[in-house]
Amino acid sequence: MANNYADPRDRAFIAEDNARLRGDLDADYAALGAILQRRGVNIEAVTANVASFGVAIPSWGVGTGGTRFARFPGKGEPRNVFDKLEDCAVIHGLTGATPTVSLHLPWDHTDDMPALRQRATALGLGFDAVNSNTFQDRPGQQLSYKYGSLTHTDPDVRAQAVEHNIDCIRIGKLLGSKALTVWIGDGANFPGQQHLTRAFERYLESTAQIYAALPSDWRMLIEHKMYEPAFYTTVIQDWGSSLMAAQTLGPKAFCLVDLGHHAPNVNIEMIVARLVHARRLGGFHFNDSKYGDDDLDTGCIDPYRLFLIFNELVDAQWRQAPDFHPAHMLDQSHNVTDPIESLMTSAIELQRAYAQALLVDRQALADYQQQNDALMAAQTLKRAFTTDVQPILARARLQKGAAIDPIGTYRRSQYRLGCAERRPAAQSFGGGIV
Ligand code: LRH
Ligand code: MN
Repeated sequence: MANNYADPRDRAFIAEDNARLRGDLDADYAALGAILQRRGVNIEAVTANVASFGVAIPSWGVGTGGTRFARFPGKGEPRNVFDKLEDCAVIHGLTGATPTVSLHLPWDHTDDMPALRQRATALGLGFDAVNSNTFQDRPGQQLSYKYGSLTHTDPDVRAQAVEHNIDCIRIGKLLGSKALTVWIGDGANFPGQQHLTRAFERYLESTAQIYAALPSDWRMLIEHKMYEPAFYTTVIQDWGSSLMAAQTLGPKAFCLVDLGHHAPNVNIEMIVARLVHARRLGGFHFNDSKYGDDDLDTGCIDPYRLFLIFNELVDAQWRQAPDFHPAHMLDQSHNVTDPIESLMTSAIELQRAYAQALLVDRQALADYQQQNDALMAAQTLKRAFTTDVQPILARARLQKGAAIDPIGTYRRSQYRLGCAERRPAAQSFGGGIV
């Protein structure tokens, strides 16, 4: 590293900061341990669970995001998928919570995928689901997706979109990925523009061809979304359409819940409970939102909603719900923060919600529910949510050789300034999420 920049992944560099912070952490951890012991909770068991929690980083999230109005690139933007992996390794090195990366194709296309896998392995990273993209036309593309892709009325356009998804599976296999996420923007802007049933039937016909190309140990993750880019109907608009499709396609098809893809007051934890019951909860795209698909940092607007989702996940784990293996991924757009800092804090917010959900006294809750003691049932959740689990989160990181204070250590490394020197800024004008 040129000048006096440090490598934030360097264990010795991290240990310097941890040594300074260790004393206070030990005191806070001991105090919390005593509180939890009085509740009959073993703090070490919670910390071990938190330490085993991992979430995938969206490759498209490490660059500065934007909106349709504008994108204001930051310093040292990643120029290609190899730079993105470097940044993902920094996030994992400092949090210990993000061991995998979810790629988006063709945004992350490179001619040498085996080299990319080697680089990831060298950085201590693996690959989670690959995401296909039939919501944009790329240069040289034969047929346009303007009026849809997998549900387009033209069978040649559908075939082109199916081919792309099968190609994503081929690339994913080279990377060691085990899932394909299919989100399509197909829909209509006007009543009457699209036949609602035939469009869904075309979706099932196209995805059946993609499904047939899935290796035996792969999953297809179907991502529903209420609206955007279509503003009247979206073919896979809600969890019901997604579940119907998954159940029609077969046992390797699951439903992916992107938190931002619902109307503001929709009860997402209820949807999660239903998908767990149906044995089709494939995973999440975590983020937060206040109005639309705002793709804000996880837990920054409504941390209680995030807690209630994890309460359903821990409850499913506790009662050993069958076929329960949700994949956790972030899907955010960082328009005004350093993406690395936002992704680190977002991964930690997930660990916080998970730790708090592990503190729920499930037997007491079940008893209050049985007795219809609404107040005490609600209080049982609130007590867990209002427990400051910060010492557990920091201890879990410390146990993994990560940073007690990831943001502090990251900023002290001046990694971003180093990137600004090593990565000459590409001039870009205009909007768009990436
Ligand atoms: C659609 C979505 C989908 C990705 C895209 C980047 O809104 O959530 O998961 O393909 O964002
Ligand atoms: Mn998403």
